[in-house]
Amino acid sequence: MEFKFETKAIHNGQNPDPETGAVIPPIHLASTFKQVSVGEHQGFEYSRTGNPTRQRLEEQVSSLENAKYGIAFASGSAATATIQLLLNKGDHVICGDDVYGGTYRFFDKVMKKFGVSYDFVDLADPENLRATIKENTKMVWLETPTNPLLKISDLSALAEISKEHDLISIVDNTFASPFLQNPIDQGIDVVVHSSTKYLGGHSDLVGGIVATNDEEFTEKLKFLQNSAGAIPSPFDCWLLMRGIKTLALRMTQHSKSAANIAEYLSEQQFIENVYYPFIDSHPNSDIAKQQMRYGGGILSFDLPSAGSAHAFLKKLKIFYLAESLGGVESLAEYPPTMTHGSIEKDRRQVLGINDGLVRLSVGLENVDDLIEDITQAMKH
Ligand code: P1T
Repeated sequence: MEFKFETKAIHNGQNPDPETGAVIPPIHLASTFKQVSVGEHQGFEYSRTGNPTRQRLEEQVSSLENAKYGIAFASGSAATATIQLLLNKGDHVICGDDVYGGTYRFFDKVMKKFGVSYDFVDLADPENLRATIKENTKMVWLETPTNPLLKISDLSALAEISKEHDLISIVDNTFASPFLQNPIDQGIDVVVHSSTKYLGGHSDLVGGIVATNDEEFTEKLKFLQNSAGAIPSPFDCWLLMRGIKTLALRMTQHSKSAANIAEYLSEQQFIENVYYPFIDSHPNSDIAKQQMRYGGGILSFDLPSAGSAHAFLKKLKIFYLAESLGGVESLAEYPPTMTHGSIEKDRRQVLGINDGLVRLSVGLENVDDLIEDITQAMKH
């Protein structure tokens, strides 16, 4: 029987404990596993290499991304970094120009010194991918929606160009979550998540997940993970499984409330730009509506200056001024010096990360309360 999303989230990888029938399987904290004889074991040897709780999580998430394989990491950044270790000196990567600041930092400040080169281009137009491909290009990496400007790329078009040129295509699906969008169904090779965000959903863990149908990629990545060691703790895996069970409900409400707030902000005269995938003013809203179930819970907007953005953020009462996103509580942040502070100022300005930019992660509080909070924080 092929389950639908909500059923998979609750049941895949979540069978009751075979020993006791416990509906919620126990957390396997063991760091090591007794072996039957030399060369013979019951599936697990050492918890860096594999752990039963982690395996359950990997089954649950990979099924939600319609992928055969899942690999859980200690953080989204650990997943990103370990994937980059698949590259060799001399390889070239094309990366979307608007990505999480930490991803840009790792590519630009860390990987470059190992002889891997990166071009950061606007992949909202798929032709920019084609135009940037070189003989040594091996990988394309992007977010859609992007962090923090909510740009949208056409996944099918990018997957097709990647296939034509034998590039491995990787989508960071953190902002959408698997409930809103499944890039693998559109032909993308690999999906990455910061599971710290919507998958966990409660701002109480840090994690990362990779999902793919590519067996060779999975084997290579598991080898690298086992070698470099960026694994999540069993307790974090367990918390994540618990959070994921309500993902569909949460994403539906996050999206409804964020769409309401985006509409409200669009009506305010002193707000110059509102960035949200499903509002009509978004240049790729038609593509967003084709490939996403709803618009998601994140939006950004431009206040006239850094000063007005700082004043607004200070006055908010329900929205906490904090990095991260995707939790039940609403958060607000200032990308220029917080999540995207590692991007040079002139580059930020070219990208459109303006001095007055504010990003909201719309939580699950009552949306009228959230709008009232925004309204009072905008008053001088
Ligand atoms: O924080 P970590 O779990 O390591 O994930 C990194 C990461 C990867 N990809 C995307 C799209 C992300 O947004 C993040 C982390 N982002 C934030 C902390 C933030 O506030 O944007």
